[in-house]
Amino acid sequence: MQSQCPFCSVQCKMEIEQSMQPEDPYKRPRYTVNGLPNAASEGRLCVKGMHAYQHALSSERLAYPMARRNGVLERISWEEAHELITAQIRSSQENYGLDSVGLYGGGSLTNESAYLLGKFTRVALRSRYIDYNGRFCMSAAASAGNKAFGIDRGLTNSLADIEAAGCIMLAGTNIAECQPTLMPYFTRAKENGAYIIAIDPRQTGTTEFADLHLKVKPGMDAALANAMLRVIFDEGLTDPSFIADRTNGIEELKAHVAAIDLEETAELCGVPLADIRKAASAFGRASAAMVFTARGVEQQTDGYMAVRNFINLALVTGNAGKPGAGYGAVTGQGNGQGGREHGQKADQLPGYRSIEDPDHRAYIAGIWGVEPESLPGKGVSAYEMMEKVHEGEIRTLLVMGSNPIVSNPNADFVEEGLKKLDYLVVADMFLSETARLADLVLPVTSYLENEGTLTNLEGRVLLREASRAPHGEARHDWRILSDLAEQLGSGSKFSYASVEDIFEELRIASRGGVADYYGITYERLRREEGIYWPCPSTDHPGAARLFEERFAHPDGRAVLLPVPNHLPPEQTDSSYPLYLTTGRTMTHYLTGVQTRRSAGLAARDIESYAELHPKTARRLGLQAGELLRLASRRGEIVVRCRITASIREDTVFVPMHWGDSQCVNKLTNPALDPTCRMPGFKVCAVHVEPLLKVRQA
Ligand SMILES: Nc1nc2c(c(=O)[nH]1)N[C@H]1C(S)=C(S)[C@@H](COP(=O)(O)OP(=O)(O)OC[C@H]3O[C@@H](n4cnc5c(=O)[nH]c(N)nc54)[C@H](O)[C@@H]3O)O[C@H]1N2
Ligand SMILES: Nc1nc2c(c(=O)[nH]1)N[C@H]1C(S)=C(S)[C@@H](COP(=O)(O)OP(=O)(O)OC[C@H]3O[C@@H](n4cnc5c(=O)[nH]c(N)nc54)[C@H](O)[C@@H]3O)O[C@H]1N2
Ligand code: SF4
Ligand SMILES: [Mo]
Repeated sequence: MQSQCPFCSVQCKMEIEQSMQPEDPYKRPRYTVNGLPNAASEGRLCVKGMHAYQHALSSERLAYPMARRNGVLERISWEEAHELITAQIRSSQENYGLDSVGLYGGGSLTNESAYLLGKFTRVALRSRYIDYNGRFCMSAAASAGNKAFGIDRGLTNSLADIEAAGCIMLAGTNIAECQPTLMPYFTRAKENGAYIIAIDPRQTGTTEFADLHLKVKPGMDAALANAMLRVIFDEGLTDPSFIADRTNGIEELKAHVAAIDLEETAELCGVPLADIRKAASAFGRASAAMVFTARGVEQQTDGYMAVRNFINLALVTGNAGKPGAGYGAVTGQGNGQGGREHGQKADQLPGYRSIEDPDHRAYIAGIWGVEPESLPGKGVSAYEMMEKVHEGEIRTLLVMGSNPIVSNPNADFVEEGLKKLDYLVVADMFLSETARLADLVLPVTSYLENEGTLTNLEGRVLLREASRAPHGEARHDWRILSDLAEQLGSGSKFSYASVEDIFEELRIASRGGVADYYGITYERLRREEGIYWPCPSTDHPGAARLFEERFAHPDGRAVLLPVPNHLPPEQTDSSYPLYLTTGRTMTHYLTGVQTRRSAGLAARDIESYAELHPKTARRLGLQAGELLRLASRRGEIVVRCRITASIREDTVFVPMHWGDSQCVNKLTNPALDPTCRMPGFKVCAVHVEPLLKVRQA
């Protein structure tokens, strides 16, 4: 069977072959997985993609709906599930108002399901409260792209452009472990002579590949970019005609950069000034250069501003709209791009329209067949929804495609809130940590079973066909939403015979919007493999490289913005003397619900760990392999100690893929970026000690 990987934003295509082994006494089928030719992955697969079938075929898959009775989840029928959910929604809304019911979505959902989630909340529930896990993923880069360029498409160039770059800056992105099948694009660039700069507090597969590694102090990227801007201006490496013709705001930026003290800033970000000069000079002198940011820069309380400063670097050097020149936010989830375009976000309507714009509301209301006034206003961001849950303002919550008690910052608080809900419904493939708390659990189909479109990190829309019948009684997310809408009395607005019907409506709803999918059809996707948005008509080829002539703001210009140096809100002190940063390992995906159920992946990394510098470990009396206790002002966890000179002495790293007592988000700080509401997942202050303080001699 042919499919497309359910994990990251590259969306590699694959062929899964099943064979029976006659000599096998248990007659268990064997599977072979091979990459299929595809424009982004070029036929490659990483270790996660190769093992993904294991979770999809796992015996732990949820096979039927379950409701909690006397404290235990018991099997029920779909009819009973519908009745229970509908009765609960009705009573909640009658007693506490329309907004007492909330929806929490995810970036793994197909475009069709994400679109329907937004429509369901606004039309069937008429609640303002919807947001999704992409808030924790793409929100800083998305707001920065929108404000700087007038459009948020992760990569503003196609992947094929990378090999033409003379210099590439990889800021807070670990492509070697997080999008491994993209590495050959960077290898080819390097073979063509590109100079590669990586910015990360740790040594990773990506920094090892780079020519220069700036081992920045967590949270200090905006300051680092300020220092690089200062060097670029001082050395006359800007592109004055590009700045004059294509940008606004240079005078303010120039004045701001002139006031940057290089020594002081280098000290602040913990990077030698000579290395900053080297990086800025290589970037400024390259005939074409690219900057990529990912969560290292973005998951900060100044994530939006930090990204703006990296965009400033690209713009003042004239690097946009050309082969090998541009900016890219490396999108995370499989449909991290499409999932943020069609209405799962608190303030958004399909096609990247705004729920606050009267014209946008009128257009979408027309397509949905409702009055514009009936559409609710904007809600709040993902973590703020959890605060509303705590406060009792949201009393019934439906979670579809996320595991919030593991992925939200300040996880203990979030778990406490979810336990207070009148009713929690979770639609998942597995009994995730969050599903374990639910009053009602709905089984959903996996990537092998569910058809739909997903938009990869380049903004290329791809069709993933279904290749297997649903597991047990599992249903597609879009069907669950349409059925519930019918039960709630909005059936006529959700009567889709197929997932393609939903896409047909999405095309029209997105028409004329920033993320315009109108020209894309299933028939074209089957024929052409993948199509970039914006694609305004069926004869439009799709836009691979953006900004060749103009940016997407009405005057066609990009916006430069002075970015102040910013210190993370939580600093180290004598009680919490180390910085904690968090992220990923190659073998696991997000909260690990899927990859921990894949034997081939679980065996590679069976438990969580903390990376510490040898000097730090020695000071704390810690040995490699022993259990340690990590505590922050919010909670504590126990993980195993890994000692490596590849990390800064003042920093500890813990991956995010485990829950319960290993859930790193019990420690993280819920302080949010004021613009995009992204939490500062990448820095907080912690205390580390051996779990067993008294050792046997
Ligand atoms: N194997 C694997 N691949 C994945 C995923 C996964 O869970 N596992 N998830 C997918 C998703 S949803 C996403 S969002 C992407 C994430 O992709 P990335 O953003 O590349 O992954 P992270 O490991 O979160 O962070 C990247 C790097 O930032 C560094 N970092 C930490 N703090 C800072 C800082 O203050 N400044 C800088 N400059 N760097 C810092 C970390 O050490 C880490 O190496 O990956 C996608 N691909
Ligand atoms: N400390 C720290 N925390 C982080 C991050 C970090 O770097 N550090 N990164 C953040 C980022 S970038 C992200 S993207 C979030 C991710 O956070 P989550 O959304 O919580 O992560 P997932 O593990 O992908 O959870 C998805 C759940 O949905 C289920 N699922 C998968 N596919 C489908 C589907 O098609 N339909 C339905 N209904 N369910 C499905 C899975 O089984 C799983 O239980 O975590 C964020 N949290
Ligand atoms: S995890 Fe990403 S890189 Fe790996 S196979 Fe899946 S889509 Fe490709
Ligand atoms: Mo993400």
